[in-house]
Amino acid sequence: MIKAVIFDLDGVIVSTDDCHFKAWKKMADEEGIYFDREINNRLRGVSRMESLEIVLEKSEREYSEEEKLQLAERKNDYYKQLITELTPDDILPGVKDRLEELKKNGIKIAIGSSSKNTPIILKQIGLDGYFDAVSDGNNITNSKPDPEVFVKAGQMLGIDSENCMIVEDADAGIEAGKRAGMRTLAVQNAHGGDYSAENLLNCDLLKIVSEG
Ligand code: B16
Ligand code: MG
Repeated sequence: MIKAVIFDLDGVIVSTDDCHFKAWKKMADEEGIYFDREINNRLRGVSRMESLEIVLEKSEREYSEEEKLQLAERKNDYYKQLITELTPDDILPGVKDRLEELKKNGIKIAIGSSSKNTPIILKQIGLDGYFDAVSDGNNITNSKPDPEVFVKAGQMLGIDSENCMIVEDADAGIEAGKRAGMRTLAVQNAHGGDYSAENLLNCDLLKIVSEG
């Protein structure tokens, strides 16, 4: 029986893909490193430092650990600048309706995101304080596909993993949900979920939850 749904943030609640792309691209261009949308797709659900390692695969020179931290910080400064432009209109279609339906039916809702910028993003899109629990990049040591972020969300809610379902747009997130022992719903580009839907607009989430 599903008693809680834990949502990934980037790509499920709001599309910050383009902001990540622009920020990585600016940093990569400044460093003379090739970067394109295909590489950006590989960064979905992956932590900031692991994303940097993927970006640096195209670099012609080695960077010290100190330099890597500076590059990640520079990218994050550009990213933070871009997400100040997010508004509630950037919440993806269908999301608000699905969340309201779950709330009305007594299902707990939580965030399970790798992003350390989760609090800023939730505030920008007007969902600050809206979820029953928020587990994000600030309270974990291992990022997806490690299950930690979802396990912690379940603990915050006080609900056993077997009674939770996660919603993800990244394969690494689906793997994390499975390793957490939770049910999984794959949306957008994610594969391998127990359930799948193109997006939350065309998904009978309440039906999945009540049957699951
Ligand atoms: P930050 P999610 C992930 O969020 C993004 O998909 C991924 O592209 C990003 O690198 C990661 O957060 C870390 O983000 O640099 O803001 O800490 O999909 O798990 O909500
Ligand atoms: Mg995501």
